[in-house]
Amino acid sequence: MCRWCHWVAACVLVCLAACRHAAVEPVCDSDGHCYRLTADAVISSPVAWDWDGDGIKEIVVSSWDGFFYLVDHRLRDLPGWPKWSGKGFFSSPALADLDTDGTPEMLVGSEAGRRFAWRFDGADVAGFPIDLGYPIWASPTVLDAQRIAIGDRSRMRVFDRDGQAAAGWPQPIEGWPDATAAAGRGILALTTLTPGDVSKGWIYAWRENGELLDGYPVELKMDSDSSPALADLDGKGKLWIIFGDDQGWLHVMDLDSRERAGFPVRSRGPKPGPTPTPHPPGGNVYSIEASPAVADLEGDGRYEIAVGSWDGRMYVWDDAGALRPGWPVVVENQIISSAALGDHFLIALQRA
Ligand SMILES: [Ca+2]
Ligand SMILES: [Ca+2]
Ligand SMILES: [Ca+2]
Ligand SMILES: [Ca+2]
Repeated sequence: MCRWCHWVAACVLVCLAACRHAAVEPVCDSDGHCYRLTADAVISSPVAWDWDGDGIKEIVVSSWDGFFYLVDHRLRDLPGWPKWSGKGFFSSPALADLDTDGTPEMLVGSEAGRRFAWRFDGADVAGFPIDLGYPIWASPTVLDAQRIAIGDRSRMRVFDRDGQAAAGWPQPIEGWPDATAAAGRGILALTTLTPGDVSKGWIYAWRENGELLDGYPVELKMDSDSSPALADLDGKGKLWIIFGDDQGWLHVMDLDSRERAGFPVRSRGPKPGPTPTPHPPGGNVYSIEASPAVADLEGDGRYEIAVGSWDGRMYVWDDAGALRPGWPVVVENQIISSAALGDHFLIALQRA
């Protein structure tokens, strides 16, 4: 390499290192409402925790701009943060106290396929990052004993807290999980899709020791991006796996892969007025890509299932597959995020 070429290369590297930092200052108004511009989309859901013990929570959130942020309540970077990964992050962070010191570490998967685990001081947890070799959109699922479940292109993986494969794992899967695994009562459930081909998806269910349940996987007629919910709908100790698919069906299956009476039920599809553009191309406007939320909304002792669709409607079905009175509600755009159920009914919409 020529002498000046070395100089140019050094300048480029210095510039890359300096320019990389997303040093956009947060803006706060007099009411204390703050926002901060990132250089690319934030798909990730934030998680809050009071790491420094001052009574005010800090916030972790990742972005496609390449950064994983740890900020204070006024959105200011904490020392040693943010973290950088070349292709950024789609995945939402999860918290787990991997070293059992009483303070949770932050877990996230990157677009470049690496599973990170950081301490509050910014140090990597021993054994991390782990290279899964394919983009990670799913969020880590934290199991008992600080084990972490996450799928990659052909395997469902469960790691122990040192980043080593847990006994019985990984297990082979068809497709790739966009969705986050559901875990409860010793069961793990996961939906998968086929990158580049919307015609195939699967639902898997295992015991936490890696044993595949009889009747699983079930091949779906189209992709699924919907992270399953697990619920004991009848209060009799029998778990149901609840998830949507890209054909617009909401499934409720038992642990033998039998659909519950009254299910599956389907979204209504096209409606008058502007129709959201299905994604990916060839996708389906009926798609239920959001994750179902399950709660007894009216306090009558029976669960309802709330989930939105690409058709721009928010649905609430009862535990027998009947729409609840007043539902679905038409909204202005497709719904791909999951409802938060509390005293109020919350969903996030993409800008039209
Ligand atoms: Ca704090
Ligand atoms: Ca810890
Ligand atoms: Ca899809
Ligand atoms: Ca109810």
